[in-house]
Amino acid sequence: MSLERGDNMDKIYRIIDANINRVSEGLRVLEDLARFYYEESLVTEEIKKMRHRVRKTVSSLSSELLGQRDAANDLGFDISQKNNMDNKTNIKELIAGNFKRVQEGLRVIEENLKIAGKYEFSKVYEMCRYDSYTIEKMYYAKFNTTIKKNVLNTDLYCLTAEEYSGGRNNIEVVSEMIAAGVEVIQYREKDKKALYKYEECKKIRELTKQAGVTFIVNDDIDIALLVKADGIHIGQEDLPIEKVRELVGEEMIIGLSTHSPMQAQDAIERGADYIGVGPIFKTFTKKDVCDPVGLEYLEYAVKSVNIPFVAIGGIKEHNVAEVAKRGAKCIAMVTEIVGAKDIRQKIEDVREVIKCS
Ligand code: 3NM
Repeated sequence: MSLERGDNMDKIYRIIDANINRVSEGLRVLEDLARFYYEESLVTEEIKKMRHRVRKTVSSLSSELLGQRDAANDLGFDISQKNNMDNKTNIKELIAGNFKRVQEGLRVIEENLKIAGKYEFSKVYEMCRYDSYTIEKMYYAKFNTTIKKNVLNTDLYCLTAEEYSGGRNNIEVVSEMIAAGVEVIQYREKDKKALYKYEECKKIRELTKQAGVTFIVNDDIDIALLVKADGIHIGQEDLPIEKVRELVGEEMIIGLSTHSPMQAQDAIERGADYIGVGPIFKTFTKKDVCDPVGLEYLEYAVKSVNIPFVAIGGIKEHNVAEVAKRGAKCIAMVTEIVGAKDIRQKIEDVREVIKCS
């Protein structure tokens, strides 16, 4: 034991006890998310093991620890009740907050056990802390896969095209899309200079972030990275997917336009997170695109493409039912939406047709 004069062992035990509870509770939150939300057995198992280790390691000290528990007089309770610093608005924040709680708590236990002369125990908590970093990585990998798997779990995917927007700018158009409840928006501007595209994307990132809308940037990997977009969308003649992945990392969604079953399979093998399937009908919006591939390629995609895909090209309110009836779950439209007099109304009408198809 290495107490100096004035050190108060009871208070050290009180800190250890409080932090064992803090860590165990944080681990329980993470364990239940892994178990019931992600249904991920390996991560659940690892967290459970750690939770038991956190309690068991100091079981021989249980009377000292319990003896010092005094939750009713804990200053922290009052402080926490009076502020909302611990508020979380989404699962990602919940996960990050609880890993922080666990890691900080483990550090506190580790340091205080040294003061209490329990060096061996302290090393166990140090190991737990390092293990928690590894588990956190596993957790985020799982989290990303889930986000990506669900990226197109929505009926309508909207893209910008200022030249067809009836005099409105992209920010106005995107604001209307968001107000109408669109969940995926792609910024697509072929002819603007980088500076203007960057400025617009920065603004759109703010708007989409506030609204929880997925934001994808077309072509410009640098802009997507700079504004922290959720995804990048590329075409067949852009950089190879593997190289794009090297640049953007694992977290960013990569979408690729495809126009045939062969391109679809190639995109899947090379790691696309979703593909565009089109053009379904004749379109004048994309200048260099091939002739329509019709509904045949869509039917192939419905049967054989095992990653998310979005039908695109020449789709309008009057023909969207055909596309939806063939099994497309997510449908992209450019001019039909941005060119509409009343964008919100158009979105509502199109969605109604999709829903009833
Ligand atoms: N990609 P509209 S077709 C951006 O087939 C784009 O990959 C396509 O515009 C593809 O809805 C297209 O106005 C343009 O026809 C779609």
